[in-house]
Amino acid sequence: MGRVDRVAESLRREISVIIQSEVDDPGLSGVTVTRVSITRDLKSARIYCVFPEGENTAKYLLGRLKRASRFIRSVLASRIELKFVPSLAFFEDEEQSPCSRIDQIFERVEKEHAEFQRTKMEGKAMDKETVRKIIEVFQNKDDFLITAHVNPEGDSVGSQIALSLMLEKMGKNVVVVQQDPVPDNLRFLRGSGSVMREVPDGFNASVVVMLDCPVKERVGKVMREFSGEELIVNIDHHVSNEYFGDINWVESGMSSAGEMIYCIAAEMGWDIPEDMAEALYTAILTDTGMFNYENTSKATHEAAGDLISRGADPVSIHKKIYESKSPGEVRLLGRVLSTLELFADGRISCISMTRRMCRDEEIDVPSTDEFINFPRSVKGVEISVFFKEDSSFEGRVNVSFRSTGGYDVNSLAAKFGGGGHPKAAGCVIEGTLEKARDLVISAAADILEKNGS
Ligand SMILES: [Mn+2]
Repeated sequence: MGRVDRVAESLRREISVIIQSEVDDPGLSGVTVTRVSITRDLKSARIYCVFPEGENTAKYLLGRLKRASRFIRSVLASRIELKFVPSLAFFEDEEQSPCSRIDQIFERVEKEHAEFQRTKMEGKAMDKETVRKIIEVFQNKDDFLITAHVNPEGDSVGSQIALSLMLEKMGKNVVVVQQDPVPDNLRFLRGSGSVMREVPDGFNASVVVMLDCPVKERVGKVMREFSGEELIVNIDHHVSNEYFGDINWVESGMSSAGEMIYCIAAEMGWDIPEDMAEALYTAILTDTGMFNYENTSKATHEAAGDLISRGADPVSIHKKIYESKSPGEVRLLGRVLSTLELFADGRISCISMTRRMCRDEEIDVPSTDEFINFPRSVKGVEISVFFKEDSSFEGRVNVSFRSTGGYDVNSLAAKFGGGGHPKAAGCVIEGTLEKARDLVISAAADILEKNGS
């Protein structure tokens, strides 16, 4: 594709999204932009559209588009990388007879709808400019250190592996390093064997890619391995992200870091192989609580569907992650669930796990992602909390929060130096489990009280 064609295609995409979701004119929402032709000097563009059948005639809708064109240009100015936004003239696409190329139109409408969904969730379209910058870094640099947050789970492990598989195929030198080991139930992922605990001697990264980390410190000890000279690429979906990188791509409308890596691959037109599809599907599956949490969008399902068509097997992945427990792990779940307590007239629930319980069941690194779903599922509960004595550091308690009502647990976690998402967040508290529980439960009760009942 030449430059003129590329500009035309990106104009077509952006204008579609603007017409469907941003112009304040519901009559225009069924309009599809089929093609754009632009003069060589990029000064003026002809926008061809097809119109929905209905009471409004094409002529009438062309008039509405003309009226909206000033607004559309003003939005384009911030979205496209051109010195001048071309003038826009709208036409009915008469080459598109209703039956010809209909599949193509449907496909586009579908894609644009996915984009629109995301726009709705996030309040803006995906930040494509930053994605393109990241792709340039991937193409132009050679030595990559990929890392993610401590206490790894499906999203951090899956997104790290997927990105490393892609960069390796591009011929890059890649190491994946995280502070803690890969949990047992994720070791089936091809590529998990190459996840390291420290950077190998002699490896000098020119780029550090940090995945799924709202703050830089979330990578833990891996921080010590940075020389300070690297370009830091921050890819994350936590609303609490602190934009600590040299390049920051933060999309709180995305379900997972895995979905973001999927979007990068899609933007590159990368032919996702089976092992990468498996890792990305795992990331999305686990971070959406099996497509149950509110971060699940139509686009999330579409990404998952595409990954299945590329070889990710949903049944076997589910079985490996969620149905490969040892008897000790099931007993551990039982012990933890028996600690269930309710506060604030049943609106707050909590469970607790001690190091002792893990030791008794002979489990070194417990996989506890699902545990919080049980206190969360109690009728009438609006905030649920899971207290875990850290398995590697004595005197440290990991706390997870879930909100099923209208309360923002991201700000609750932030009171204790943590963060996350409005509906799912976490923090770390130094001290005993009892102390952590007292502090957190009274802060949670305060929030319920302040916001009325
Ligand atoms: Mn995540």
